[in-house]
Amino acid sequence: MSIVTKSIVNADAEARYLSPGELDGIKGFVTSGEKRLRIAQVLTDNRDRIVKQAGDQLFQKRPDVVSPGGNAYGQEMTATCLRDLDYYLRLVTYGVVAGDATPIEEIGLVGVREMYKSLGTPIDAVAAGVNGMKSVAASLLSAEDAAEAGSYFDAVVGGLQ
Ligand SMILES: CCC1=C(C)/C(=C/C2=NC(=C\c3[nH]c(/C=C4\NC(=O)[C@H](C)[C@H]4CC)c(C)c3CCC(=O)O)/C(CCC(=O)O)=C2C)NC1=O
Repeated sequence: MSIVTKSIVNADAEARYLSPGELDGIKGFVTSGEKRLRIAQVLTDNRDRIVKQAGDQLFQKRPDVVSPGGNAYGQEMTATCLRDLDYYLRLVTYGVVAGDATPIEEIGLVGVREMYKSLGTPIDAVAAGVNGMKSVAASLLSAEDAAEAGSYFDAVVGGLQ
């Protein structure tokens, strides 16, 4: 939920006008809007490259996951692994646009540890892959934009730990 929706829901629950603090928060959200949309655009335009480079780096660092017996071994499983990275990149763009990590948590992090455990997927390697996407994304963004985007990648990594 964006801060706009959240503030309105909270204010209306008490049948009151938006407080100065809430209006200030919304102002920050609106002021940063252009920047957040610019970041989301870069991540969206470069999604294939970000996922592929981060995947290549991950498989170099963790050859075990793509070796026989590894969770992402074989063309189909490797593709599923890259698909998961793409899922998380997509969720990061939602967070960036909303200015809020809640969508990432609700769509992609609730119950995820148990899920990967039951699949036998090494969750630390998933986190390493997401961190890799953070680095590739940072190389495509200004330092300021990279810092903003980075907080949403961090939210994913935090939820995977
Ligand atoms: C948008 C929210 C969302 C997420 C996050 C999601 C993840 C997700 N990843 C899955 C599987 C998987 N995920 C991986 C991923 C990996 N294996 C590794 O060793 C690597 C470390 C890693 C890639 C970085 C693999 C290989 C599978 C298939 C495992 C199997 O079928 O045995 C599955 C099981 C069902 C399926 O195969 O599609 C789900 C639900 N699905 C969703 O809807």
